[in-house]
Amino acid sequence: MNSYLDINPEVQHALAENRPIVALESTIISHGMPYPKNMETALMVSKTVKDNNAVPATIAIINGRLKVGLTLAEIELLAKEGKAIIKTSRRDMPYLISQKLSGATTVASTMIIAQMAGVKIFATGGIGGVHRGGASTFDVSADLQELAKTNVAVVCAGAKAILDLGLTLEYLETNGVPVLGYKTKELPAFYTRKSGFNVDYQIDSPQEIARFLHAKWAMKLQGGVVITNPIPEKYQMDYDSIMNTIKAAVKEADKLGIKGKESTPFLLEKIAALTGGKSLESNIKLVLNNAELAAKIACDYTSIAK
Ligand code: PSU
Ligand code: MN
Repeated sequence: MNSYLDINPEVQHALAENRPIVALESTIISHGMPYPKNMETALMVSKTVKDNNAVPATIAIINGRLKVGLTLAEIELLAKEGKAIIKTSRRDMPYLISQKLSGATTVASTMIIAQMAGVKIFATGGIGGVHRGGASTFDVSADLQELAKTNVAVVCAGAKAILDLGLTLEYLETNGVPVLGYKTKELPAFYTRKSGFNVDYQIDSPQEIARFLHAKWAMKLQGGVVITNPIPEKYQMDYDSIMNTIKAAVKEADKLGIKGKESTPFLLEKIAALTGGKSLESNIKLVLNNAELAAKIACDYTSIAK
């Protein structure tokens, strides 16, 4: 195991006994939501994982150490510092480690660290993807490359329509990354259950999803799996109105010349402001829903892998 890795005792214990673990990312805490909702959400997500018989492992980089399982104080640090914390993807990791800095991990870097620790299932809100206009800006999230090569399954509510969902699916297809729909044929688009695009396969139980993962990795087919879980009906937002909000936010980002790693956090904040915080409430609900499904899949996965 690599010398930069710190796995907390609870996670370590679960690993040793092949008990279910769910990895959680930290950019969603620092850059995805404002304080104190981000802190409250992080704690509720951990609790949901526990209530569903799995061990939560929130991942971040603290003072140059790769942390699998954070303390309350570490979660609070990320939540309070917010955007002052370095948003850390694959390319940033050596800098933080060598400079002994702290950073919040994206889907990509959370997958990398989860794999180092031996954690296979990961829950979040939404993954990064090909941005609108990505064909000319080349703004393609490093999350997609990571899904192509790192063996971790990501449970999410699809991807936000700040992205070009069609191009994102094409990219995943080319890279051999399966996109599953939990009880849905249609790819969910984060705030809404509909998107106008289909997933590759609808699967209706956590156990069948666990078998899918087992089959993929037993065959040594490298890479992750995207498991999309639609936001519960009662929390979803109105499709047309959220689409208009997203369009306005993307236009504003273009006008201000926002690009690179600032793009996603800028758009998330803009959308929350434009919906008067309503999008944030939906966001919290869908993350909890994903944590529950991920824990169930982790339980079934460990019973197969025994
Ligand atoms: N999408 C969301 N909420 C988020 C993110 C994406 O709906 O918080 C975060 C995740 O950490 C994801 C990252 O990995 O943004 C993607 O950033 P980029 O597009 O710069 O790769
Ligand atoms: Mn990007």
